Amino acid sequence: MKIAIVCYPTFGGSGVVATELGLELAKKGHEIHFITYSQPVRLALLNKNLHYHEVHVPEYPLFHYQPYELALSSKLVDMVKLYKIDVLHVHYAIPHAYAGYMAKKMLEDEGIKIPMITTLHGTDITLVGNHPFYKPAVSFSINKSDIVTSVSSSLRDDTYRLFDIKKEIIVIPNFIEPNKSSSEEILSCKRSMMAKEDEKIITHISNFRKVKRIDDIVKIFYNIQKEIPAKLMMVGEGPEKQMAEDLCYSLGIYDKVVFFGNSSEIDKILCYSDLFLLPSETESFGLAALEAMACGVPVISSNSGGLPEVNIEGYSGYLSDVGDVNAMSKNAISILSDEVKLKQFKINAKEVASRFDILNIVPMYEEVYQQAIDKY
Ligand code: GMT
Repeated sequence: MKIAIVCYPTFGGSGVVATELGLELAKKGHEIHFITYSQPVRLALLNKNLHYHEVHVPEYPLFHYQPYELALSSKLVDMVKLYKIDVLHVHYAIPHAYAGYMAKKMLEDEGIKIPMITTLHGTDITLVGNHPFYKPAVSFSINKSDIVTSVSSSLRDDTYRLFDIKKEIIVIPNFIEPNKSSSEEILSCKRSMMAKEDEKIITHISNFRKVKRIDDIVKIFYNIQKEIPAKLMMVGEGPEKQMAEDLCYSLGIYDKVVFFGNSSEIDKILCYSDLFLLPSETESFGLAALEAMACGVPVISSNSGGLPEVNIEGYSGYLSDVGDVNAMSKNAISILSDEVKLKQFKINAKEVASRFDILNIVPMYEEVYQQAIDKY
């Protein structure tokens, strides 16, 4: 199949999922065309099955806001015609489903029919999309998609609860490549560079937005390091990063925390981590937690959104109510202070992650593409 994938090209989960999906589909022989405003961060090499088409938005002083949706839908029309694309797959409803639908309509005008799949990722529904300023356009473009998928059952239920959706929403969970880390990477795991032999390593990876409750992470770590020698690895960039640095400083733990910024090598950080923290306000899935588990890192998370579908209570980690820093600290200490338990949780985390093997999930998308194409 010839598939156009529209996504955000950044470090955010939806862009990562879209890119990894495209890479795997290309490996399986499909022709993949990424259409976005810059080359997706996880898309390294292009080849005959992997194409990237940049959406240019020329700056024009008349516009206070440059019209990205218009440029994207025009690019989609051109690329569908040029490469004879069979199906459009847009990740994140805003504004991709809206732009995709416009492209569909423009193509229809020229006698070309193309189906559109929309994958909902989370904040496009729960935080941003639900805002009254966007809601009518988001409802409309979801209802006009040929097939709608969501990354968790929780997100599907939230979508039905928050929007007037008349379509079936198919749940296709996010995925990982279980044995992605090469033996070379495992051998070069730099634990000794980051911490002393007796120190436990705790990691958080995100875009440091309010929804991630970054201050809870610092507070949980503060409680842990009072009981157990430990270091905290903070990976990512975002609006809450400065606040986190300031809080570490005022709590007197700045020397125990490493702020990495964005990283394309999270496997190298996860390979020496003992515990992953994700106390988010809401999380449709929690791809970062799954990536940690795939590297054998147990997870202390909140129990909101789709997290209980990924992190299994008392097995791959523990889940607590949002904001319950004490319970999260207690659970973290209970795993980290018991070597036998820690070892077992690491094994369990890997086992749970293997249930989300890319090889089982990608065929679900292929089936959906075929269904959509057959409809036309
Ligand atoms: O919040 C983020 O981390 C970014 C956001 C995105 O849209 O890229 O992530 C959402 O999609 C991910 C991939 O499906 C999910 O794993 C995240 O849970 C989801 N974020 C939220 O729901 C807050």
